[in-house]
Amino acid sequence: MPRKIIIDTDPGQDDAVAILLALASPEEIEVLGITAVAGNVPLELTAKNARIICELAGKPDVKVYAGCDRPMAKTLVTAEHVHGQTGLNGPKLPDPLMALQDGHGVDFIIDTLRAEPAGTVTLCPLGPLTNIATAFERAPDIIEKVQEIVLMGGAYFEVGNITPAAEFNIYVDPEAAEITFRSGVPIVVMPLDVTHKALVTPARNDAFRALGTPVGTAVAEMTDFFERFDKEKYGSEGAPLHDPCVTAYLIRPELFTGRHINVEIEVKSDLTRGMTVADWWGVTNRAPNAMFMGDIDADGFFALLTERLARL
Ligand SMILES: [Ca+2]
Repeated sequence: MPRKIIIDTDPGQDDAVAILLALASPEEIEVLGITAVAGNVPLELTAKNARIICELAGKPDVKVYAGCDRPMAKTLVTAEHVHGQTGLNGPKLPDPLMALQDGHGVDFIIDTLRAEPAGTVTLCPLGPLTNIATAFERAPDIIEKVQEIVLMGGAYFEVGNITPAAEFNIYVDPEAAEITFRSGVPIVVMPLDVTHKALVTPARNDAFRALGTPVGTAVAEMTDFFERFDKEKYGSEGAPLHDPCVTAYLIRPELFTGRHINVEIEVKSDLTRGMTVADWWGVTNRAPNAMFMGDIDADGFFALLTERLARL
């Protein structure tokens, strides 16, 4: 039985690859819907980009909803400096023909969790946690129905990428992250500690390009664009594919290793706002609330990605 998921996303080139991987893997993953959130770029663009990617995958029937257009408490911070003005800079992709679904993404999350049997729907947030936390606040009855949350966000050893202390997704909406991490739902976290090891080297990008399909070409062109930023900033070999770690985990969890630990979100400090305070070394008595990943079999991850993208 494939695992039923809702992808909550702010595409983003790496979100795009995460969505493609999910849509290419129907044996393991059933995408109930995609909810867009403001993050890398504003909501209007993330809601459009999600549909562009569904059409690129040849799946125009996927339900895409627009969710929250701003964080719960803060002013929106975006990341065009990384992803470009559209969020999907790199390939030339046509505007989507498929329509956005009527209704709000948060309502879709609530209605879906109420309609499906308890413990059968996994939430996969790939951006700021605004939609998830808003749904939990508005409809607390759905919290215990969530099977698991598998998310990209945070960092411990790599610390921050948008500030010295904070990773982008958590930084953009720390209040939402705090609600999510305190919800009691089982959480799997793909922090920068993992995603910075999922680097698209030239050989790995050549493998995408060599697929010779519209999807392979688009993914290669997306990472060509996206890698400039990280190469310059970190001196790394290529772009980190952050968000696909989430969907890869649903297919091949054994690619990842980590620790079940306590993770708290800093919401008060101006200096470290949005920091994921991860008790990796077990120095507190705070109860574990998250499986915080620390390592990835990167070769296995890219082999899986290339194999699956070839199906689209
Ligand atoms: Ca994202």
